[in-house]
Amino acid sequence: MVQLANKSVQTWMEEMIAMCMPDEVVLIDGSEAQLAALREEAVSTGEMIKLNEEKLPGCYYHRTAENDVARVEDRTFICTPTEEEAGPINNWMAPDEMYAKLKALYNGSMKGRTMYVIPYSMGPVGSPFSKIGVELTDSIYVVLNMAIMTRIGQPVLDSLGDNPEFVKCLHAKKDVNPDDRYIVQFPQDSAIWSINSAYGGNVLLGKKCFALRIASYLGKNEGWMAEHMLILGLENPEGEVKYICAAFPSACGKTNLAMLIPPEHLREKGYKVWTVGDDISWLNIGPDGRLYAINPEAGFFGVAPGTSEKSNFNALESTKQGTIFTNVAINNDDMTVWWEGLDKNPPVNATEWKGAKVNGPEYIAAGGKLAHPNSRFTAPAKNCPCISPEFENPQGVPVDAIVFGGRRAKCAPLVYQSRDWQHGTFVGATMASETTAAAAGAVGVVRRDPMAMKPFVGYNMADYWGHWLEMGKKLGDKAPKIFHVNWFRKDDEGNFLWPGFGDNMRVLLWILDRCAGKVDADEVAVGYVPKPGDIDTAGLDISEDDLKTLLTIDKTEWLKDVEDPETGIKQYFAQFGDRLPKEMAEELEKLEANLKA
Ligand code: OXD
Ligand code: MN
Repeated sequence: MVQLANKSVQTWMEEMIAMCMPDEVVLIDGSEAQLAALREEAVSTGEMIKLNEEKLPGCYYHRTAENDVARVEDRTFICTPTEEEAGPINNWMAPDEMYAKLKALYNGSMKGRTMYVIPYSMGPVGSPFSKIGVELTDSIYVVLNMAIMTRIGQPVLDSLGDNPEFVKCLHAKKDVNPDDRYIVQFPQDSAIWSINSAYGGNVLLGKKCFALRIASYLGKNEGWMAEHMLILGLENPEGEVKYICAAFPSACGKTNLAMLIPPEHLREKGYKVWTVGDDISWLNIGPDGRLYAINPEAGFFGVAPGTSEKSNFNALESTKQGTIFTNVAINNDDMTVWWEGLDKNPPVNATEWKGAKVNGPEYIAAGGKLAHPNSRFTAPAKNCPCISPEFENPQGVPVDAIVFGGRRAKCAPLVYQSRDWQHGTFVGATMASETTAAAAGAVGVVRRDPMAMKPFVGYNMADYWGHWLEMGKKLGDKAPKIFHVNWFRKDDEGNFLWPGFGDNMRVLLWILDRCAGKVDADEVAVGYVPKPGDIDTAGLDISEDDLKTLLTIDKTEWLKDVEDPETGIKQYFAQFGDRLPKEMAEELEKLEANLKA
């Protein structure tokens, strides 16, 4: 039996052991020797496949069950004591009822298996903003992914000491039965129970379940924020670095923006981008009254398809060692990996993501996909060539701008600035985006995704907006400025109007110039847009007309976005009833009046 100095962890662990009945219990101490032995064991059982040691040192391959390839939002629950606390857009069940249901499923679920006990820290060990969790799991794949995505092992237990406050995370792979799959958060208990899945977002419990759902709840009670935001530092030729946090829904380019390489003429002038995080920000008010961001994670769980030397050189470099690939394709000639969008040479001797040996080019020509659209790499952040020198800074980095964005073919302009924090909160609250493969369900459907937190908020979304407004009051004139971007605007023929990727830097520079009061803007119905000529287009092949379209507000489209009886903002807000902060209703009225003026 594992004996831990922390009595609270020990008591809880023993309770979970009695329920799951594993044959063996192993404490993960974080040592390289222990992780190496687990890798070897996973290879021997076929749970992982070793990749080419010369070309991809320390890299492994894993394939999930075909029915288990994405987050399952319809199986994800927020079990607060009352339904109102979870709010209308979360699935809810009374905690007692859910515990009873789940206990029956977990009962004896680890018989014949080993339970691994993973102490982990979200955030640098010992940072005043970090939080500790312990995940119990019967999956070596989970242990090895957690070892990349978080800080694990003995130093974490030492840092916890005898503190009873930790997040209790239980994962059992069971038989991956989708009908009995549950991803459940109990915010009041700081507990997460996940069963019948082995897909990252459902089982690496430090990520979405803790660092967003539980943490957003903790943040509300403790006066900080947990957000679905990347963090990047933009260095100017004078060597000054300003930090931006940006919230985009899953698979909308956070990893690409966080690691972007500036266009050549800006690089030559000395501009650089530093990555602090690509998915999650924890935001606290620092001693100087400004907002500071830490990245609670230690790795990147990135979407592989579309990642190439051209689209995201730094992400690709990050995957060259110590990385776990999930559901991509294998090139059997040299045991390397491939996915759609990596290059134009799909392997002839390929194994597609479901495990069939195929001729890659022929398979693709027949309409097949070699990699699953939500296939992933789990890569250590320290591999990233542009990882920020501040990555481990326990105090975090000061944030100048917050950027919201989504995938919108119409409506949202390339960039606009909100009038103030309250209006910025409204801009975030009314975000919408076309759905992607990161979650199970239809792809390409417009849905409201406030602050990109729809699947991740651990309590009533209306109260979460209230918390944003409270934070704004505390920050006062030190609050970051809030913007909205849309890289995905299309013309009437369906072509993207903006080149995106590294050229998004041009928009970031306008954003930082606005923060520094260095550039004017045009006030329009939805906020401030750049004046023609203020977005640097040097070397870009973009017509004046297209740029104009990118920056104009189509009032008819916007009014539709407000009033549409199914997807409109009014309809969306109505479901929150009296809990909707009055400030949000005020902003909606203002927007409508501006659009009708
Ligand atoms: C992710 C997601 O994996 O948002 O980051 O789905
Ligand atoms: Mn994400």
